[in-house]
Amino acid sequence: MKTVGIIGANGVVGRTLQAEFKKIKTPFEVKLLGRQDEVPALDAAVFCTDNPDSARLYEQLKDRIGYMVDMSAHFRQDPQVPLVIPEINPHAITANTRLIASPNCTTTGLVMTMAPLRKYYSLTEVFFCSYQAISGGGKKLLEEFHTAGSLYENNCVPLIGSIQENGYSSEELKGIYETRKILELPKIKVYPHTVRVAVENAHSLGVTLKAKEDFDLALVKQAWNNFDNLTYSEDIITPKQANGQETTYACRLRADVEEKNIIHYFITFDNLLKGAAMNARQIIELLLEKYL
Ligand code: 2RA
Repeated sequence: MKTVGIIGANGVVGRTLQAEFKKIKTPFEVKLLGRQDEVPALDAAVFCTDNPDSARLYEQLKDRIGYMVDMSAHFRQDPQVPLVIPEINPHAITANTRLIASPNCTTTGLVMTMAPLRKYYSLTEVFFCSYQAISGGGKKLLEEFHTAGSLYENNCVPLIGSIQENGYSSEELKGIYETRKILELPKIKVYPHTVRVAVENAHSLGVTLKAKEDFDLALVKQAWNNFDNLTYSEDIITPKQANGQETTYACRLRADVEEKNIIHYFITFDNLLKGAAMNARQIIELLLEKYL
């Protein structure tokens, strides 16, 4: 039987992944490991770790682990490393792949709604403003949120990650470069703005999307509803409803008041599920079915 490890099994994503692994039908053995533990030889492993730990673990373990799935941002822009959302680009994994990066949670929700439209439209520009849940910041941020006087209490904070030299936050830059890589649209213009809000779990985004062609709203809704793990709702959907759900919800689709080649909509999705652990579970399922 194949053995798959979760390294960083006790973090917020690691714990969610333990529950996700129970949904996998192919039998396999799970090894739960801390980031400092001695790691045995494994057929595959998911690194639920941050950038420095992921870089270190890869160097230490690359000869002992068959396939590695990394949840951090460290390898996402490496041209040799596929950045994979199984509904969108499973083809990026080949027989020679050893290391697979799982994307940023906010980018994941965004591209889940853009990917089904590529078949019908040449997408040229996307603007988004995120409303990101506290759980995206991990255990520490959740603890801080529940401490009296927290900056995040009853508030929204327009900074996620760290401010870079060009004034963007690291989270915003992920939104630009990961969108381009996953969708294989290297020239698409992405205008990101990321904000942390006082919501415990489930990220949301307000999105404006532009194409070369005029949009047909009925076709957009149909394309979304035909895509795996994506649901368009005529009702208002909020993070409270997305919390604990596997599907990414889109709602409030409308045409721009002046330009027919621009649409506006709202997305909400569970950042710990599709934005992290569910995506990792789907990658492991794909590896178990095709490569392991
Ligand atoms: C956040 N996107 O929400 C990040 C999680 N990696 O902070």
